[in-house]
Amino acid sequence: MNTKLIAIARNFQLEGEIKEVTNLGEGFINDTYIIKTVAGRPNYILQRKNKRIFSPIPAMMDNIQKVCLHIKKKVEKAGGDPMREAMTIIPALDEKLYFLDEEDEYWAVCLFIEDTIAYNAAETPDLATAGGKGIGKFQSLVADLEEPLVNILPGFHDIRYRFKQWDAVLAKDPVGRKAEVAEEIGWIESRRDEMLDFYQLVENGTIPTRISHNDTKINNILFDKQGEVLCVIDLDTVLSSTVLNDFGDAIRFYTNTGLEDDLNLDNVSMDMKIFEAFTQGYLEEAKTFLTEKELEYLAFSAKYITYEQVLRFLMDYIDGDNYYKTKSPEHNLVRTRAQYKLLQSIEAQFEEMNRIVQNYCS
Ligand code: GN1
Ligand code: MG
Repeated sequence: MNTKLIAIARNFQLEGEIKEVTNLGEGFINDTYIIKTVAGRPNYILQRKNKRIFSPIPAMMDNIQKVCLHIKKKVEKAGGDPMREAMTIIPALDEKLYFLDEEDEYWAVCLFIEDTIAYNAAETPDLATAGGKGIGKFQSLVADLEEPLVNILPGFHDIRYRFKQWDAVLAKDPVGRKAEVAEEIGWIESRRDEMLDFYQLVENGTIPTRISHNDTKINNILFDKQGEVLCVIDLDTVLSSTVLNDFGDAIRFYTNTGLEDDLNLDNVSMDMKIFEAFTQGYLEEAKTFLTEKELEYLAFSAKYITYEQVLRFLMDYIDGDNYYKTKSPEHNLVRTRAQYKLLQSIEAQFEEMNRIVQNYCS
């Protein structure tokens, strides 16, 4: 594999001789590697982009490039370092932003930003506050991006679209798993109306759409050694959506006291201190541009995205595990149950969450 990866890496405009290409991270969708080069030369991130999910990949890479160049311009204006505070896409030898190999797989490369830390969990409230600021700042940096982005993920955080997929998968029950998850299906159905009522506000424009990141896990942020956010990465999902999706997804990930796929449900709950810390950081940056309606539904967005994640994991389980990478046949079901436990914890603390949001709004 390594020789093959090195051969693929050679198709990009890299500085310096390649020493090795090794695995990096555990994304559920793409395959990610680090390209190490000789001393004194930059290292790079190499990714095989998942064309089953992001389509078409060339349009996605154009989106990412637009966002990166826009952020770089602003960072430069503000006297920052555009090579560290924004991602840098490295083109292929033919200047395209991707390389298509002979198996019809798409690859892309970006610069590896040295001396940064990526966390897998919000270990302290301070880290959560920094993460919140980072996401708020990212949203404000891309707020005036004029060029339209191609919607390469139609319906991504659109619950009406998700219900269409859900109904179709349930009707088909392709691998005969539906009967064994009747209870879990009930978790989804009992909240269907609540979620659609909210989504109507997006559809009728009461809640605005803006350019958002749409995948705000903590490991999609690079921190500097002082604990401040340097750069938001993994821009595959940057789309016109609601900023609530970014807040909600971050809360789903940052505040979980357990793992996304924790087998021990006792580990899983929403940590209110982390919620408060993230909200404080986020609103410090975002309260100037959020509308009253967005603020009103900020806490709800954590319910919405966590619910959507329960639905997506369960739907993939019933569908025979076609979307997410899984480590065992039960993996998507384990994820479903762990995310549902988190959803229940969010629901139980919802009033307090709203109070906290109001507190940091004023
Ligand atoms: C996927 O692969 P990763 O970690 O970037 C998914 C997110 C989910 C997440 C679950 C394009 O993200 O939407 O929330 O897994 N990305 C896509 O952890 O579906
Ligand atoms: Mg991602």
